[in-house]
Amino acid sequence: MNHRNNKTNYSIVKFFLTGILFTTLLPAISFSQPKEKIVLQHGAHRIGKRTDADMAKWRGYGLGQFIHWGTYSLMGGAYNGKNYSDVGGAAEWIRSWNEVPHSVYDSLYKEFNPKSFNPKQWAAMAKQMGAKYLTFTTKHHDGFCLWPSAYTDYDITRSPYKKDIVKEVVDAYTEAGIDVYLYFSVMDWSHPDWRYDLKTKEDSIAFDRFKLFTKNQLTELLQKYPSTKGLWFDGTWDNSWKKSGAFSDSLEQHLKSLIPGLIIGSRLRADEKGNRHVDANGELMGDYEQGWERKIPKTYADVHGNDWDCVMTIPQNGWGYAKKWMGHWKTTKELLEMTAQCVSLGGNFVINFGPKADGTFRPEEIKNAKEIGDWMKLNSTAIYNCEYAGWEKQDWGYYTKKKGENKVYMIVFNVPVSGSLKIKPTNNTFVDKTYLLSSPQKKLSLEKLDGGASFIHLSKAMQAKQPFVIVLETKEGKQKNEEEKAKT
Ligand code: JFZ
Repeated sequence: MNHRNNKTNYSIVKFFLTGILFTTLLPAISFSQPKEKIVLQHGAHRIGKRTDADMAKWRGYGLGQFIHWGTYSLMGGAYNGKNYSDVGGAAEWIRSWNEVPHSVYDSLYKEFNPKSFNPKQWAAMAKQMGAKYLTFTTKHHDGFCLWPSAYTDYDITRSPYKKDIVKEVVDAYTEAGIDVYLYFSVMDWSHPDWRYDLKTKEDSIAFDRFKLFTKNQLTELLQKYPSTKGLWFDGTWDNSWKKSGAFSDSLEQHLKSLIPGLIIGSRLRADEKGNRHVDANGELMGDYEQGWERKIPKTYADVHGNDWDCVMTIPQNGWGYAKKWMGHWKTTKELLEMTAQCVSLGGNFVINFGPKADGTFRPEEIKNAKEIGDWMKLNSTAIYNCEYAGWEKQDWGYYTKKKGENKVYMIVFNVPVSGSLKIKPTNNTFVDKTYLLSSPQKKLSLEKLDGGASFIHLSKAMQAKQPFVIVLETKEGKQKNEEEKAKT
């Protein structure tokens, strides 16, 4: 009897235990275990940032210039008195506007003859602005090549200009000490073998030819311009390319074998499951994140420990020259603030220019470039080779820091009506000295607050019209007023 009872009790216990196991313990165990890695042949080949000198240089650029130039520049985003920007269209995409017959667009190259193109002047303007690197459109989606290509007739040699524009740009910028990156659109509207998707056997056969064409053109570019520091890929979002992960992987490795240290962003490859930028395991494919286009991360957590750059248009959108710029035009101060914000979050900021077909820039762009350069001349110490400082963001602006320096830079954009800027160093760091970057002999008054925070009180005269930089020299340890408190 007792025995039977015991047995019954035992099975009840077992029943409950099993119940508990399945409802609570098992899910808890499986959740606490790291998700199993998906085995990928064509996923990320490196976890975390590159650690070599070429990438360190890239990381230190801070500010770059993007240039979109091609036969679309001749139309300037307008056709038959209508502006593509009025319907939200980007000028370099005008061929895809149903107002424009393809026959008209595809004959534009016959008029491409930039009489006032002066590559040395372009490079001088970029240098004065403070740009450390250039990304230049060698071929945009329309397929027109600004270099003489052995693999298509649709190139600069058939224009009245004839000369190799890519070479002229690469040489002038390289001579000015600005690193050159080549923009290349994989999507090519001019090529008969380009496909948006691979639905039939014929599509795949055609696209195989297209892949070889792409590889040939890129090889040609790197062989012609061996000083190229990297490639900026675009037009890689279609299914045809997403289904070509193995190819884009081998292509990347091939290109890197041609120029050691070559830098390629995350917009080239897809993994074998069709994921772009990050693979099925959430790891970045490429040397830096290329997804920050016309947007800037809010916090350091948003960049997931990756290198990144943000490319930005001065008008609301549109990269090629547009007679009528779209929406809001960013002011110099906005562009400087974006530069500071990007650098403070460990990224680079790249400002786009869309020269006219004659080779000259819009007056607005010239003015922006000049004003940015004037500011950079005084303050670039807080931009070049600077990174995330790790301090809690405050409303007045952005912190930046150089690796290995006991200094934090405050790039101040918004002075509060109180005139007092709050700072809060990270644990075990305190501010020893504060002064203006522009006049180091002039010390600023620092009032120490509780919890390691401080106020910097600005005089009326300092509540400036231009963003300015304050240097904080830091030391390790606790802020003094705190030590005193600890003793009492
Ligand atoms: C692409 C191009 O289509 C455009 O003409 C320009 O060259 C720009 C730099 O790149 O446009 C994109 C590409 C990707 C995104 C947005 C616009 N994106 O990922 O958000």
